[in-house]
Amino acid sequence: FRRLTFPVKVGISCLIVVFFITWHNINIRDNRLQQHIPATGLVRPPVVLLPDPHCLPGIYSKEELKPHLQRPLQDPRAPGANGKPFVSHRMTLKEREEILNGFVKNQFNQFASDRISLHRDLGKDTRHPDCLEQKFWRCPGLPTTSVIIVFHNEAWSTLLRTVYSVLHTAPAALLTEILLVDDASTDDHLKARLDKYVRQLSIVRVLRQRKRRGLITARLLGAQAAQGKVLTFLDSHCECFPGWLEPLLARLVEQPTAVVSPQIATIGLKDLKFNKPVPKRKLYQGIFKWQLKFGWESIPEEKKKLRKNETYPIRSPTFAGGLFSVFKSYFEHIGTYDDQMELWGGENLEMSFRVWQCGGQVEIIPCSVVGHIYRKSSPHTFPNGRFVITRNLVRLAEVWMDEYKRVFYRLNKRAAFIFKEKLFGNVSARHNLRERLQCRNFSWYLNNIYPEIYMPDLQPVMHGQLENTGWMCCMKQKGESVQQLKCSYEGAAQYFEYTSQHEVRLSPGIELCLHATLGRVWVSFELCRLKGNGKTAAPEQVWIFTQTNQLKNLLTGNCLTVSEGNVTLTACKESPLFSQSWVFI
Ligand code: LR7
Ligand code: MN
Repeated sequence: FRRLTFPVKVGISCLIVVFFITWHNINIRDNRLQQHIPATGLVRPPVVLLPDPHCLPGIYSKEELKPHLQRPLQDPRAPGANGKPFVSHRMTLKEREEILNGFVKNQFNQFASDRISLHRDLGKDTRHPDCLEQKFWRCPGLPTTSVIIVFHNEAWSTLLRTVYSVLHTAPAALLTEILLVDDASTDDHLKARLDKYVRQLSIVRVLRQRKRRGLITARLLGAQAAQGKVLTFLDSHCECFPGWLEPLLARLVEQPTAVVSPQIATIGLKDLKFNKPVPKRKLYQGIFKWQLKFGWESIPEEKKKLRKNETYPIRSPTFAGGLFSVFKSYFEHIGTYDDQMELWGGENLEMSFRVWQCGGQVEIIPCSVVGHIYRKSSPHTFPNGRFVITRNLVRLAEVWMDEYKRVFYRLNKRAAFIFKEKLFGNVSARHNLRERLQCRNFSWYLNNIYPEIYMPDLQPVMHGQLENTGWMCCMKQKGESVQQLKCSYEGAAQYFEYTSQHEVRLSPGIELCLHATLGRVWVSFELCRLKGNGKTAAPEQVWIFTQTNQLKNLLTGNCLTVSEGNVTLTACKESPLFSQSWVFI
């Protein structure tokens, strides 16, 4: 080496340096790509990320992910400390009254909330070890986010605990701002007092929707004003668990067309206990029922197997809709929300169907945990009763569900009415969006994204109330017992479908079928044996509708009979008798 001329020496040295740098980078890229193998091993090709030339290699240090505000030290005996339940001491009459008023006002225990620190610490990070070990790469780095919280007459303590929990957990470098969007609240504490209070929290701003139009347009207002690359929505009564934000943002970097939700932990509505994650917990996916109700269902086994570890996302047919992150640019590309939906409800299913059908993905990221106070009923006033909510559902059915919208209309008389009378407004802009994005149809969504759903007949053989022509009655469950079915003269509205598989189903979505048992006279409603896209129903649930209007069970060979007001199974009579004669009306 000594004998070589100077320029050659420099050249060789440079080559060596370049080689080492490249090797180092390749190593990092490889690691990263390994960490980011297509998360579910399905349809999606791996996304190759080009590192930003300006960012440093390696992973973020703890220092770099420091939150905006340090949490004040917590007295472990303080009410609700470490996420523990609020325990009430002996109460005075006045305190009892306060509790009651709090419940009436908010549908949760405001009294307890008001006594728990706005800064309460949730204690030890109890997430799965895979989550604790998850690394976040500086290249290409995590995007910034605006957190948008819409509220309508939210209690002071729950609203501000939500705000503080973000300030205490979200890395300051990633948190552009918190936007509180007021949906025309009438409570005094949410007016000037709130404006004044948030002035001390430099990155928090209050936006106002002057007229109450609901959470959908309020969120749109927030989204428009947001400066961060990612929009993160939260309800106004949440608490973020440590480390909740990074996994959401990391997944978006890996899959920019994803809409990602955290795992939602419950905060008890009575005691505000934060149900902390436990490593071995059951995982759920968001689903929908044909009544267009959102629900949870445990993940099918095959899907579980595709996740290599806990940091992998769960592909979810639908999402709850309140807590999620999405790139602002993608939110806009995919058509934000239907801004003609009002007040509350339906926007989550609309967005779920739309995102899946138009090429994105809806996912739950189990390493991200956010608590939410679930309530049994809504504390809000709904000026037009249930009309507005149903109208939202009709709008989404009209745009995204193709011929399957009929299934929904069969189950919801109000929706059918709104459809028939064209009271759902104009949906042409949404149809245009679907056209422009060349979205897939609903049948594709059902077959590929939610194959576990029960596929009802698009046109059932018969449907309506099941009545016995002799007795003028329909079926009604007697009390708690599932065994004994009664006839009722009041005409309790129970909706049945007589399916192409010869089942007598209570509304699809409830998944209960008329069921016979060998050697027993009583019939019952039991979970339908035919699930998903199964082929044939079980004989105990197969009923042949004869020419003489009898319902003959395949297993027992007996006929559905009314005797003394009870619905039973007896030997089929030759001549059509009233007691065995049925009709769907
Ligand atoms: O008219 C209203 N205006 C509002 O600003 C009614 C409500 N709101 C606000 C309200 O203050 C709250 O922050 O909107 C948010 C949601 O309303 P909630 O908390 O009264 O109802 P919810 O928790 O049942 O809301 C769920 O369903 C809604 C349907 O439109 C939205 O999708 C919510 O985001 C959703 N919440 C969640 O997904 C949180 C997880 C719960 C579950 C499942
Ligand atoms: Mn809520």
